[in-house]
Formats: sequence, C-alpha cells, structure tokens
Amino acid sequence: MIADVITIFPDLVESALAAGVVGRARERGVVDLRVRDLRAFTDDRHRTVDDVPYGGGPGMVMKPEPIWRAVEAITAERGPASAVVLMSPQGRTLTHAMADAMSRLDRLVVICGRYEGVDERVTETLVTHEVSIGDYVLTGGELPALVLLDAVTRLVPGVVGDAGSVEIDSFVRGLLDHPHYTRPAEFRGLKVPEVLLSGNHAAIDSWRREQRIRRTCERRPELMAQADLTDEERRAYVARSTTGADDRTEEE
Ligand code: 9WO
Repeated sequence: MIADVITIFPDLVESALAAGVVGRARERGVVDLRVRDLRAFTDDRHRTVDDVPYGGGPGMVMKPEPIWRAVEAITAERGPASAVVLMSPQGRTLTHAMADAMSRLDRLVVICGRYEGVDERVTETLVTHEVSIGDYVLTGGELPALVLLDAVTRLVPGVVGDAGSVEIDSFVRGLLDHPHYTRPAEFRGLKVPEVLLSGNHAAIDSWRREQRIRRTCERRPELMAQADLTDEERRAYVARSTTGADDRTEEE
C-alpha cells in the first residue's frame, strides 16, 4: 500500500509514522507512506494555506489551490489514487471494516484539515471519502490521519510479524479482547488466574473465550447482536441476560 499524507505539520506526522510497527514496515518497504508539506505547494512568499471565510465568521479556511496542487503532484508522481480521504468530523466514523477495506487499496491520499476546515469545493471534487474517528472536535486532522493509517497499515499483509495476531483479530471479530497477564505470577498480592499457569491449552482457550464474551456483555452490550458466537454461546448469553445475571455488580 502506498499512502501520501498532506499536512501543514509534516514533522508531527513523520515522527509518529517513524515509530513502532508502522515505522518498521516502512523501513522494510512493506508499505510506502510519504508525508507532504502542504506549504510546498503554495506560490506566494508567505506560503499561505488559509484565507478568511466568505460570509464572515471567526477563524480561517484552508484555500483550495495548495491542496489541489498537492494532489495533482502526487497523481503525476504516483498515478491516480484509489481514494482521496479527508479526515473530518462530518465523515463516516472509522470502523475495523473500513480500515480492512482501505488496507486492500493500492494508493491512498489523506488530507489533514486545520483551522475552521477546508474549502467545500475541495471536499466536493477531489475528496472521495470523508472519515471521522469519533464525535469530538480536534484542532486538526493530523491525529485522526495517524489513527487511520495505523489501523490500515497493521492490516496490510506482512506488516504484523506474527501472522497469527491479525488472524486472531478477525477470528474474534465483534468481541472485546480477553485480559492479558505476564510475570510475575503474583504482583503485590494479586495473582494471575490459575488456568493460565496450567499449561492446559484447551482450558486456556475456553477461559479466554468466556472472558471475551463476559467482558463484551458487561462493557459493550450493543456489540452482542453482531458478535460471532456459536449457537451454544448465544443460548448461554440469552439465558444470562434474561435471568438478570448481568445485573449483579460482581460475578463469581
Ligand atoms: C467545529 C465545530 C464547531 C461547532 C459545531 C461543529 C463543529 N465542527 C467543527 C470542526 O469540525 N472543526 C474542524 C476541526 C475544522 C478542521 C480542523 N479540525 C478537525 C477535526 N480536523 N479533523 C478533525 C477530525 C476529528 C475527528 N475525526 C476526524 C477528523
């Protein structure tokens, strides 16, 4: 996957994309993520990227020309993008399914808005997808772009070293994760659940599965309707919720 990020804070975006699993995937050439400084596509001495809003009101709006030129330059260099994404609270909220679909695209352009937003003519013509990461206002699209690229990159084949991790993800899709523990076996009097020390992998698998279902019921009950459960698990869940088992504050 090739992605180009257009931003007025290239250093911020570059430093985040240099870290961890994503940074290593870039070094290995598994993904090609490139950060473009929007100001490089201005043509005035002050490298202006914003202007006052037509109609008045507070703040500034991102001018269309630099963004347009940036996308044109990227197209000339790399060929047309499969998607031009604008990070925006007006967009569809990012889901795992959307990240998965984007990880299969060859070429992505991600535009980060700043100020009061981007001139609507850019959104209407250049942009193919508006994506939000949640219902809150930020000061710009850079952190959302990094969230999107992180979610997308780890789904590109070969990025996550342990092929199992991403597969397990999709296997348990729709359920929350189980708890994790590492050494020591006892920390400040707090013990690791006995079953995890047992070496009995069948027992460990079923304990983890049970924990996933329980946590999802308790913390994100709205996910249960879509969760990938066996018929038996579904029956047990329905039995629990109709007997009011989840109403108790503590179980066990
Ligand atoms: C400001 C505002 C004020 C009142 C009511 C609604 C409002 N929405 C916004 C707004 O969206 N401001 C943006 C903030 C303008 C462009 C820079 N900002 C921003 C936020 N860029 N990207 C995001 C964002 C947030 C969450 N998910 C993706 C992108």
